[in-house]
Amino acid sequence: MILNLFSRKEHKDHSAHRERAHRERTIPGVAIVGNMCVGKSTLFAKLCGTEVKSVNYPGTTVSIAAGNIKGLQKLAFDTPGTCSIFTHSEDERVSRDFFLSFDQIKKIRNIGLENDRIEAAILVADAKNLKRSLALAVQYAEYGVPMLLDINMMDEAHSRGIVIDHQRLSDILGIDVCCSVATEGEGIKEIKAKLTSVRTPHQLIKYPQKIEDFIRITEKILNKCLSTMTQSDVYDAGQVCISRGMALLLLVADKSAEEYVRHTFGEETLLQIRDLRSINLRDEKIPVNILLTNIFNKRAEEILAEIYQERGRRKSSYLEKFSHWCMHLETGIPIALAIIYLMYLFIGVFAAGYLVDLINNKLFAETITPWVVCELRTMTLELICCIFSSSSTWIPESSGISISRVTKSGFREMIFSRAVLPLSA
Ligand SMILES: Nc1nc2c(ncn2[C@@H]2O[C@H](COP(=O)(O)OP(=O)(O)O)[C@@H](O)[C@H]2O)c(=O)[nH]1
Ligand SMILES: [Mg+2]
Repeated sequence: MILNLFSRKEHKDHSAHRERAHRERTIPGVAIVGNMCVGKSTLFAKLCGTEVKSVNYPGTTVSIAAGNIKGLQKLAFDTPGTCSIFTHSEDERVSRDFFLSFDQIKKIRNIGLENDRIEAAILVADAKNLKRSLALAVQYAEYGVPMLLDINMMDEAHSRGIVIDHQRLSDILGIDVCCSVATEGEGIKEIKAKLTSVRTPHQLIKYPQKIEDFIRITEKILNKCLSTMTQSDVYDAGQVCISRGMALLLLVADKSAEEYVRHTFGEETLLQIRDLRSINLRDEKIPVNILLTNIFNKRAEEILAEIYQERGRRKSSYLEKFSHWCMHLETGIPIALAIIYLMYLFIGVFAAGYLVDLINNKLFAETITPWVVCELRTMTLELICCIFSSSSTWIPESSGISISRVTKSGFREMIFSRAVLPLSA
C-alpha cells in the first residue's frame, strides 16, 4: 500500500516535471485571420520567413501553416479565409474554432503553443474592400480575444484615392490598427512592435433586447458552471470560451459551440441553453443568423462612414474604364456580343477562310508542292543515274535530259541539268 502511494506520488512528480518542461518549450500563439484574398498568407510569410510547417486541424482535412515570428518569441498561424463567424464550410469553421482555441487545438501534437490556446489575433483587412473586413472585425470583437487590425493592400487603396482614418478606427474598435503593403514588406515592423501588447476590442454592437437577454443569461449559466469546476477541470477545458461571441454561436445552434459546451459543462447545461434559445426565438420570423449578419453589416457601414473617404481619385486609364464598362449589364452585354463577333471574324473569316486559302492555294499548290514534286523527280533521276553509272551505262539522249555520265563530281552537272527539265517530264 505504502509502495503504491510512493509510486503514485513519483508518477505525479514525473508528470508535473514533464508538464513544466513542455511549458518551457511552448510560446504564445497568434492567429492570422480575415476574409479570403486579403494578404494573410503574404503577411504570414513576411512575419515568419520560410521556416514554416503545416499542421492538420484534428478531425478535418484542413491544414494550417505555423511558423515562428522572426525576432519575436511568438508562433504565428495562417488560417483559411472566412466571411462570417456563422458558417457551414469546413475551412471557415476551422479558422474560427482555431481562433477560439476550442479544445480540439490540444490535439495538435508538438504545436509548441503555450497553454494550448491562441493569445491574440491579427485580423487582416483589404483596404479597398474595407466594409466586409469591418463586418468580420465587429463579429470577432464579440469573442473578447485580444486583436490587432492590419489594413493591408494600402498601395492599391492609394492608387484609388482611398483615405482611411486609421487613428479614428483604432479609437472606435479599441484596438491598434496598422497599415501595410504585405507584398513589399511595408508595415511589418510596426505590426511586430504592436504584437507585444495587443488590446481587447470594445463591445461594438447592441442587439435587439431579446438577443441581448439570451447573451446575458447564457453567459450567466456558463459562468455559474465554471465557478463549480475544479482548477484541473478548467485546465482540461483549455481556453474557457465564455463571451458574447460564444453566446451568439449558441444562439445560431453552431455545432462546434454546442459540442464545446457539452464537453466542458455537460449535457444538462447544453439542454438548458437550447431551451432558452427556443423561448427567445419563438416569435422570430427571420432566421437568426441572417438577422445577426444584417446587424454586423449595418455596424460595419456605420464605422466605414466615419473613417473612409475616396478623395481625388486618379484619372482612370483606358483599361480601367474598359473593365468598368465590362462589369455593367447595359455596357457589358454589347461588349460581350462585339467580342464574340470579333472572334467569329478572326476564326471563321480570317483563319478558316483567308488563311486556309492562302496556305492551300498559294503556299502549297503554287510553291511547296511543285518544288517538292520537282525535287522528288530529280532525286529519282539521280537514283536512276547512279544505278546506270555504277553499271557504266549512259543515259540515252532520247530521254531529253542533257546529262553527262554521273560520277561523284557529276552531281553539280545534275543540278544544272535539272533546271532544263520540263515539269511534265
Ligand atoms: N497590391 C497588393 N497585393 C497584395 C498585397 N498583399 C497581398 N497581395 C496579393 O493578394 C493576393 C492574395 O494574397 P494571399 O496572401 O494569398 O491572401 P490570403 O487569401 O488572405 O492568404 C496575392 O496575389 C498577393 O500577392 C498588398 O499589400 N498589395
Ligand atoms: Mg492564404
